[in-house]
Amino acid sequence: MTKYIDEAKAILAANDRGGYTVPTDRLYPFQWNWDSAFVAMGFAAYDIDRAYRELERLAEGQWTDGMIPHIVFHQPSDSYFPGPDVWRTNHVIPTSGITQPPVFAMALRKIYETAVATGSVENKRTLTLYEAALKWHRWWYSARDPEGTGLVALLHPWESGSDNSPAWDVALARVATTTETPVVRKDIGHVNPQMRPRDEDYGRFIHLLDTYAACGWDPVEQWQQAEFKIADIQTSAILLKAGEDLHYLAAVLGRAGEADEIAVLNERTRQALKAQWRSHLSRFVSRDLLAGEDVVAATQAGFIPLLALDLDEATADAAAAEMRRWCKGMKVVFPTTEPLSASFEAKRYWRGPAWAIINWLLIEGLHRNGHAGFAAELRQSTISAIETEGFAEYFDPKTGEGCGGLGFSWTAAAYIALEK
Ligand code: 2M8
Repeated sequence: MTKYIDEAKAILAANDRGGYTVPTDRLYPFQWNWDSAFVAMGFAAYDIDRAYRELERLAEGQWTDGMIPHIVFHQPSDSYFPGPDVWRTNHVIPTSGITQPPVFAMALRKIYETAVATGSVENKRTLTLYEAALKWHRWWYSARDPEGTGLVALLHPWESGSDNSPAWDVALARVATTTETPVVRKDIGHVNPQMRPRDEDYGRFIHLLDTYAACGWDPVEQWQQAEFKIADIQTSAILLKAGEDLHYLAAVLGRAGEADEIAVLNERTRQALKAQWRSHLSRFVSRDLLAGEDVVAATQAGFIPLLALDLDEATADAAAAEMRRWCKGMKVVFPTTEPLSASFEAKRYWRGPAWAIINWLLIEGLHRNGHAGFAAELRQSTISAIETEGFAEYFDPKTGEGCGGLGFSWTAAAYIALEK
């Protein structure tokens, strides 16, 4: 069924820069956090050693406080903005100063279980990576949920991975577009500017970066100075799913005390996530902590909690029905913005296009919540889109056209993983 597995593996090989995988050549010439976690799950299907290695190289960038940054700049490159000189983080291995969705422990469990099944488990490597993941989860809870609400907050849209999502429009409108650092975009020299965030988005992204650099990247200081603070359901759901996987690993690795600690954190997030369900919208909503308001923009994030929650049947059915409504008339699903909403843009990055890795998370969420048939349709749509258009960064849901960067690592990893 999946005809292009060798091509997918060839893309991961071509994007290898020495034990870590760049998302794609030139456009993204460094190691990105959640990209690498998805890629590691792709590698787990056929090369356990390389899968471990991907996470190990990412963990090289971990800060002493536990944060795993969103970019690790292992080698210099002048084809991306903002580079290490803009981030000014003074980490031994240059890194960015913000983080990204914590898929890491999900990948580690996948690697571990596959390795056990094939007799290739490496206990020391597993344990070291488990400890890195635990440290990172603790960081999320202390740095990004200091009040213990159960939901973790993002201080920068780049931390969401869904950079220019309509979900951030209201909150970002309060952030100035002026910057101390000159904005010298490189992305629009690589791909069509109409597929990318707008200049005013970049102004705000860099304005926030400058603010946090001025805090010396101290999490407490940043929390106080933040002009963007969203308790995000997509990130919190991924943290909970990864937390479940971390709990599993703690148990199999004989870390009973840590397993108890993780279980408590997970339960708090589980309850908090459940409370973000809005029945009149048939989806979950994030919370703008500075405005004290729900984030009501209709984006894919509203359904990501299915990944980590066991919903009652009525709620799961309502969410699935709403998802189906968004899919009507689409050539490729799942659109990352509700297609009838004013903010939907079929080709502009996180404002509408379908992304293989988001589908991957939604497929797991639908399976978990009793909608295996719909999950199979979503899987088929993802595979067909890739087989028709290639391993594009993402897809125009209306036409199916492959957009953004090509030869994209996480699209290749998703293709490999969805074969299973
Ligand atoms: C995109 O984000 C980067 C910033 O992190 C960018 O546009 O420069 C997003 O799609 C993000 O989710 C992804 O991890 C990254 C690399 O693929 O690109």
